[in-house]
Amino acid sequence: MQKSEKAGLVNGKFDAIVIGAGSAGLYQLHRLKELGLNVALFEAGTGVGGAWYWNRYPGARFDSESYTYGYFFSQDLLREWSWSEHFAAQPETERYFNYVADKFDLRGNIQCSSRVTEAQYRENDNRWEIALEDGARYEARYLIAAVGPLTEPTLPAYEGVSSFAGEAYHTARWPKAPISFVGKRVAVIGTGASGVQTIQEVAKTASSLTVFQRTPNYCVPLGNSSIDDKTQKNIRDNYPKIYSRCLESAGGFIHNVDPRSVFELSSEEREAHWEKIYHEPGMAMWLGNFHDIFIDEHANNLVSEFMRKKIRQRVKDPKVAERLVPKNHGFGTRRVPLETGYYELFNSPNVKLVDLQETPILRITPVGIQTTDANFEFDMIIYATGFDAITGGFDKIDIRGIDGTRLKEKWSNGPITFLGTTTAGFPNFFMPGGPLTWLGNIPRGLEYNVDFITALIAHMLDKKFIAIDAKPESEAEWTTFSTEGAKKFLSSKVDSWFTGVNTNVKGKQKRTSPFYRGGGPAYRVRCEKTIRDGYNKDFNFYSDANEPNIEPELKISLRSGGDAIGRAPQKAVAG
Ligand code: NA7
Repeated sequence: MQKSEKAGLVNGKFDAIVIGAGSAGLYQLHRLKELGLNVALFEAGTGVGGAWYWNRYPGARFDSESYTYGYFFSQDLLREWSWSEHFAAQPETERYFNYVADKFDLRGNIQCSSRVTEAQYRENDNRWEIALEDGARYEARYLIAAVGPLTEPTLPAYEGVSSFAGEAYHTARWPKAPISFVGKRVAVIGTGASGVQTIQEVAKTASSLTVFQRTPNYCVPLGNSSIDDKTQKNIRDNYPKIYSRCLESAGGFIHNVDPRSVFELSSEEREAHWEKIYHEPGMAMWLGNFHDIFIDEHANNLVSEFMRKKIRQRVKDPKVAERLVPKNHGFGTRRVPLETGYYELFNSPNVKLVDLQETPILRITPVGIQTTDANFEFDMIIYATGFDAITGGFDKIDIRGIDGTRLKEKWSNGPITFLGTTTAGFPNFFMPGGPLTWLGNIPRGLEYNVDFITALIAHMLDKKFIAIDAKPESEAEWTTFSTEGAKKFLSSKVDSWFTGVNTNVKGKQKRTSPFYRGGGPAYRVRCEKTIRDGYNKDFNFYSDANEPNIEPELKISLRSGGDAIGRAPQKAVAG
């Protein structure tokens, strides 16, 4: 049992309740404690880490450079923590979040094994009341749902899923006890980022591995390596620069989109450039590519052909290679999985590929998987079938705002939020990483969201407001702006979690625009405008029940990364 399993939060009344002990939740707890608030954090798992607690499947690791993924808010933390690899594996990341929980003395406010099932806004006293799965109830002025964008795993809706008699696991609910593949006949369903990572590990020891692929993705070499002492020092010395690069890039990574057009280069120059960045570590090939591959079909066709050629070069059997080559979408329009020897695995005799477009799965049987073509027998089935992304973590909780309106109903045709962090009719309810926020290198966005929310709460405290609610016209404007803006990207015409499509979840077959696509810098400009305007253009404030629109006077700034980049940290309190 982790030290934080039961913090004994016996007092049911708090200033703030945070849901989730992942990257956003831990930092939010820290910031609210700094404001002097009495805060409780409820976490469903038995430990901290969020996505990096749950996704402990074999091969789980960062696809972003480790040193761009951690927190930037604390100079001490940057100085003390050393990542061992350029793309760290899950156990190390879980250790990092535990280190953070200890370093900032967060454990006493965290209660693990506590799944929040309901949250109701009480209009009579402007407070939130929540219920846990075990029936315990707690209340607070502010409720922060740091539930994460990739939280709710989904199983395929095949007949017989529960009838399988062997071992069965979802990548995002992987057990803590070691799982052996030695001598086992293993099936993996799903070839997204998680499936590709899992497949590479399982193939090492399983007696046979059968990969069930519905849609092939374009996978790119990760280029991982360990970090030696000299590189470590270099990273530490360069944190201010690394942070600035993440701030400046659209995706929050050290890779930024190449402002040139594909067509500015001759075909030989283009090939040479792509050959070079294909072998660079991380997301260089995807997020460091020419800007027009994301918006222009002709430009995208060229890079997609380059990627298809790469797959064909790496897979010996041309029939298998053709199955692995994506044909219904262009490169970079879905999340690009990163890999180390993934395609070569299909050259080995113990790895078989089943193309579900040719031979769909009919059902899961007690002994394995039945397709239209064959009855397969397995000892283990691994579901790498993804998540009810972005809204799934919210939908799982019965969240009710003013007049008992259910958040899930409000969002039934796609999410509606103001900047992804608030939604009208749900006062004092905040969502770091909520729908329609900017999503890139996820922790970079979350850290900024938490700072924004903290500044808003600090402002309320300073002005003695008891409630705040996003204005419907502001959220309508943001939702339309965000949704319309996404349309220019080719990815908006493709099914994936980027467009809110999940064939396994009822009502999520229609494409939506679940997060802001305009990049981190533009997102922050809009957030900072609302602050500069004194918040009151976009929010209603209440100083007492039913007394709206007290004009705030305000001077607040965000501080994310302030101390990390050598500026004096700015306290997020109203001036
Ligand atoms: P993804 O990227 O959503 O991938 C899920 C995979 O599972 C994908 O290949 C799906 O095929 C496949 N899938 C889902 N449902 C089925 C059914 N019913 N039958 C067969 N195959 C199915 O999830 P990941 O966990 O890999 O990654 C999510 C994010 O987490 C990732 O982008 C990183 O940011 C971290 P499909 O493509 O839908 O045809």
